[in-house]
Amino acid sequence: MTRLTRVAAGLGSAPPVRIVHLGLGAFHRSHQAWFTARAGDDWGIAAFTGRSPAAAVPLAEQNGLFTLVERGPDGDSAEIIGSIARAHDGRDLEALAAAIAAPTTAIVTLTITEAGYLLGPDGRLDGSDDAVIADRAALRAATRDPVRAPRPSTALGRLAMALEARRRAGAGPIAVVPCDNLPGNGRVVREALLGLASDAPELRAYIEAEVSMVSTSVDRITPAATDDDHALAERLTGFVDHAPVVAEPFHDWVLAGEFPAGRPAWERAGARFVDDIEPFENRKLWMLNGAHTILASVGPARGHETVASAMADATVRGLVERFWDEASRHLAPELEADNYRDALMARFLNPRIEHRLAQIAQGAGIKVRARILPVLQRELAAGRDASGCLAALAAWADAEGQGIDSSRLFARVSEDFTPVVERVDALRRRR
Ligand code: CS2
Repeated sequence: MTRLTRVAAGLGSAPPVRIVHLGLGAFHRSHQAWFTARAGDDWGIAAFTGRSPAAAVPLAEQNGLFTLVERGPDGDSAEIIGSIARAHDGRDLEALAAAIAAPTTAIVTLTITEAGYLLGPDGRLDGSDDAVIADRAALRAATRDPVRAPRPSTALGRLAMALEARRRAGAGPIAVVPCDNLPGNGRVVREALLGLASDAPELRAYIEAEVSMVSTSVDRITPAATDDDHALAERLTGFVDHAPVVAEPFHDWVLAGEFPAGRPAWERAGARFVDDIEPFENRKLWMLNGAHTILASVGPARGHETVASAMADATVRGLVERFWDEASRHLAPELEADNYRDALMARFLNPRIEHRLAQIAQGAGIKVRARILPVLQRELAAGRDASGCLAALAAWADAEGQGIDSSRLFARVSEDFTPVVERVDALRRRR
C-alpha cells in the first residue's frame, strides 16, 4: 500500500505557512487543523510538538498530511487533511523563532494543556514555580544577548522568546489564540506572557501593543487513536497513515478578539466570532468538561473505562445530572441549557467513540478548578447547598486518594473554605 504523501494523495504543494501552532497533538489536528482546511483558503500551519516530540516524526514523513476519521453513531468516514504544512520538534527553538518572526505569519494557536499556562491557585502566573523563575531569567537575558541566553523550558517561555524574535525583526502585530479549556484563556495567556516578560521591558511593551490575545471556546471529542484505527484509516483511504486522528462529527469553535494580521475564514467551517465569549465558555466548560471530570473520577472505581460506559451507569449518570442541574441555573437563557444537555447526552452515549476515562483524568486537579468550582461558588452565593458540586468534589478527592488541599484548590472560591472542605470530607466518610 502507498504511504501518505502530498504527491501520492494528489494534493499539490503545501499551503504557505501563516499560522504557527504550539502543542501538536490529536486535538489540534481534529480541531484547528480541520477548521483551517475546511476554511479553504491558502493558510498553512507550522506545527510544533509540546510534550511529545515524537509526534512530529510520522507527520513530517507524511508532509504534514493525516487522515481524520469522523466517527458518527452509525459509521465512519475519512478525510485527508492538508493544512499542516510542516511538523517540527517543539524543542527546536530556532525553527520556532524563525516561524513566528516571519512577517507572513499572522496567528499563533496553542494547545498546551491547562497546566501549560503555569497558573497558581489564585489563577495568575505562579511566580513560585521554578520553571517560571528560570524562564523569566532566560527572557531577561534574551533581550540583552539572544544568542547566548539560556533556553526557556516551558511552552509559554518558548512562545515569549519567539515573540521577542518577532519584535526584533519588526514583523508587526500578530494574534495569539489559546485553544485550551480555561475560562478567559485570552486574558490568561496575556497575563502569563507579560508576567514571564516582567524583566524584559521592550518585549512587554511589544506584547501590550502588538500581540492580540483572542479568547476561544473549543469543542470536539477526540479519543486517542488505536491500532485498529490505523488499519481502518488505511482501508478507508487506501494510504498507509502512521498518524491518523479519530473524532466525533460534532465540532464547535467560538472566538472573541482581533486578528490584526488577518485570519482564515473559519466561519465557513462553522466557527463563530462573538463579542462576549463568557456565556459560551461557561456552558462548554461546566456542562461538557465538568461532566467529563465527574465521569473520570467515579467511573473507574465502578469498573468503567470509557465515557459511554460510565454514562450508561445510572449511579454515575445521577451524579452528572445533579451537577448539570446546578450548572444550568447559571447559564445564559439564550444558550438553551436543556437542548445542550440533551445533545451532550447523545454525544457521551455514542458507543462507537471509545473515549477513555484515563485520558480525561490527566491533570484533574487543575481541571476541577475551571470546571466545578465556578458552579460551586455561584450556588453558594445564591444561598443553596451546592450538593451536586460537593458530591463531584468528593468523587474527585476519592479518585485522587487524598484529602483536598484546600489552600491550593479554593484560593479563588472563598476566604473561608473550611465549611466546604468539612462537607466534602463528611460526604466521603459516609460512603
Ligand atoms: C476532556 C476534553 O480530556 C479532557 O479533559 O474533558 O479534552 C474534552 O474531550 C474536550 O474539551 C472536548 O471538546
